[in-house]
Amino acid sequence: MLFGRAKRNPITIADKGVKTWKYATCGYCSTGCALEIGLDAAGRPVSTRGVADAPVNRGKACIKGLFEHEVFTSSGRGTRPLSRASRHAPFAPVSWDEALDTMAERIKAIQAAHGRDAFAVVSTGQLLTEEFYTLGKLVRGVIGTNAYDGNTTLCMASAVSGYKRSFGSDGPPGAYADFDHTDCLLAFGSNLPEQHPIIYWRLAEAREQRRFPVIVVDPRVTMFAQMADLHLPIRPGTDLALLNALAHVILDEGLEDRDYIDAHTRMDNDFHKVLDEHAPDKAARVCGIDADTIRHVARTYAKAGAAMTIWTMGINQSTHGSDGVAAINNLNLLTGNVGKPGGGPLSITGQCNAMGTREWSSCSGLPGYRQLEDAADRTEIARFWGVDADFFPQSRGPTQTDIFPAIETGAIRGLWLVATNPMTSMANTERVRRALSSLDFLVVQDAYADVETVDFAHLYLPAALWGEKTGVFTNTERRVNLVEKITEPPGEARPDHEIFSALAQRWEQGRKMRFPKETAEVFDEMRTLSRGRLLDISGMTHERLRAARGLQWPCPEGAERGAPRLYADGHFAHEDGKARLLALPFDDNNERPDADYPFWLNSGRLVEHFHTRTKTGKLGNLNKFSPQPFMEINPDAARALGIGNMDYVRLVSRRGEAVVMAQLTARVPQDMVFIPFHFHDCVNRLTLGLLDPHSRQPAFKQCAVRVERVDQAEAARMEANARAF
Ligand SMILES: Nc1nc2c(c(=O)[nH]1)N[C@H]1C(S)=C(S)[C@@H](COP(=O)(O)OP(=O)(O)OC[C@H]3O[C@@H](n4cnc5c(=O)[nH]c(N)nc54)[C@H](O)[C@@H]3O)O[C@H]1N2
Ligand SMILES: Nc1nc2c(c(=O)[nH]1)N[C@H]1C(S)=C(S)[C@@H](COP(=O)(O)OP(=O)(O)OC[C@H]3O[C@@H](n4cnc5c(=O)[nH]c(N)nc54)[C@H](O)[C@@H]3O)O[C@H]1N2
Ligand code: SF4
Ligand SMILES: [Mo]
Repeated sequence: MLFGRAKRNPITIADKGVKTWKYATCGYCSTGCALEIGLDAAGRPVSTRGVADAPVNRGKACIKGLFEHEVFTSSGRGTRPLSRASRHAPFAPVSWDEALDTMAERIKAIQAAHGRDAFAVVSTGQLLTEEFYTLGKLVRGVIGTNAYDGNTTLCMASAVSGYKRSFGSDGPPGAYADFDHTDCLLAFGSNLPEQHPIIYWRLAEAREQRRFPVIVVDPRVTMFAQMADLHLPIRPGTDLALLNALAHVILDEGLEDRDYIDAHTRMDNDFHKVLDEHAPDKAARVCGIDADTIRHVARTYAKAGAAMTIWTMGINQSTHGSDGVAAINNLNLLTGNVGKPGGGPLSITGQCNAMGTREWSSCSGLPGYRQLEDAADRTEIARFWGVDADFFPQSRGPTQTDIFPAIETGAIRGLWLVATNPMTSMANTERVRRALSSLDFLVVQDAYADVETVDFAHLYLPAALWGEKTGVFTNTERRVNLVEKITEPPGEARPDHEIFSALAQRWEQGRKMRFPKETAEVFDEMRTLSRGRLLDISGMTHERLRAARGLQWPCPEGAERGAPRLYADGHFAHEDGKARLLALPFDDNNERPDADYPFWLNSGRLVEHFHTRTKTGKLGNLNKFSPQPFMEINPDAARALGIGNMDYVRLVSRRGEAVVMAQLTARVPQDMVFIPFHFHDCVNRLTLGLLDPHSRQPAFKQCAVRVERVDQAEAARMEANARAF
């Protein structure tokens, strides 16, 4: 029997006239898909495809990856350096030499008048690793400011901090291949099918081969929750209470792996005492998951042959993000699920090269997971770079979330933003606006000239984008992979590493040091510095990476391939080789809904957009799916307020207001609204962003708002003006 049309038209794929294919790891999320960009006879990028024999994606790509070739012709790119004396004057184009001379002069003047740390640098997770390393060399070795951080503080800081506290070092221990071996997967605050579609596809493939339970913990009924065997709609910000309760059940019922615990861990003295406060009945009242379900999940997890946990921003972006990560690690340690096939705590990272910045940017220390606090590390890097070791600070400086308040107090007078857009991505936009407006000198180095932050800049430096330069990224599973130059940058835009090297020449110290021209030479320096360390990449070269379609670290010289997992021998990076079972008391300290602000405000992402839309907002094939801001609101809650589907509404928090369109959906509970954070002047006007005490990461996902009705015609007019892109 024929279903549908009697005569089917054959599917035809348009001939794009591709003459050559170039290799590049995708520039959006941290999955690390290997892509090929097709160039036509005139050398124009016209098509993208997944690389069939790539270990990560096996020929697949998601919607963002599939349109990577369109990014090269997107509007708004910067083509010339722009300068102005005050942020109210019009910009004038200047030469690169003028721009960099001005920049060096202004930095030196600020440092001379107010101290070295009065000039701050905030970078990103989206440069090539070689560029991160070069920026670190410039900032730590030449400019010498300790006010240096990356936007990874908004993203990965809690994972880094949790790994360091539990295991003694950063570094996600697992691999995607673990899906093929696991008997239970527990996911916290991650919407994998939308945010890491190809990691999700790997998971789905594994489940087709072998059934194993997938349990998703998320206050929303996300796409991932809809695909799960069990969904736990947790009360926002209370994962730590749930995690402690799971550990409580495991120990209470004797489900732990005693041999593993004895051999490989050291337990905090009050570990049991804290867990005693989290018996399932008590924890249920905090986290909103009933005691029987908690017991069921703990048993399922602990009795599985191999069990793994993954998590993303639902854990990291929380006032107890670092503790949440450590509690996830506790669960894995108690059950002996670290470094074994199918078992391990795998933090799903965010930006394409969030890992590269963690490893090599020197933001939180020195390159290759070295620490400023360690005299031997300081001496080693000082010798290698040709710097006086005393030039380095002896401890890490302020994070991004502490740099901005320091601008408000006047302690920091100048700022250099590299590939990050805090006017849209930081909490409490009004505060960010005030801080940026008060700077004596702001440099924005971005691929696009039309990002919101440029409005506040004195100097704009046009940078080459992904695919306009060659170097490496590291993905979620520690796989280093190559991005090749596909096309020339527009106009006078230059690769970030060239900008860093050229700026370094403006200091006597910089002229004495080595700033290689080619990123392959920079990669060689990193290889040398990695030898014998946890993140050993000495066995990698750009050529080997291309041939293997990416290699995981550690990959020492002579190794056939990289190691799929860390800590397989149960030896951890703490000095005594043991992992820590940490006592983690739960303190419910969020701004919570009340009579005036009765809704939780949750925020996150959509599959078709990336971050502040500087790229995806310009690409019709992506932007058309979500061209304007909206919020998810439960139909019952909307009815009670007299709000219809697609009505404009005003959201009000203690920080500010935003007008968005309402989408009525049971995806969110009655006391919550959810807004994708991609849109400018939207959710972050409302957010509070309380900080995690260990990682300084903001709790983007928890604060309180009220919803008000607005005049529909007026709101539609405002919306049309705001989005006239
Ligand atoms: N399409 C797309 N993909 C991306 C990105 C993008 O912008 N667009 N960005 C990349 C980056 S940088 C990152 S960091 C990742 C982020 O990837 P994810 O973290 O998966 O994405 P989010 O939507 O920010 O948040 C995930 C979920 O956390 C839930 N959540 C909120 N509060 C809580 C809580 O208290 N507990 C729990 N358990 N869950 C909670 C939210 O409801 C949401 O569904 O995505 C990466 N991939
Ligand atoms: N409310 C709320 N806020 C959030 C989040 C949330 O879930 N909710 N998530 C947070 C997270 S996890 C993250 S990672 C941040 C992301 O926040 P941002 O980093 O501020 O967001 P992006 O839009 O990715 O900004 C990157 C900028 O770099 C530019 N760029 C891209 N490639 C290059 C390059 O090669 N060189 C240069 N020089 N520029 C380049 C882009 O044009 C863009 O302007 O947002 C955070 N903010
Ligand atoms: S899953 Fe991530 S890395 Fe893969 S194609 Fe999509 S955006 Fe790119
Ligand atoms: Mo992120």
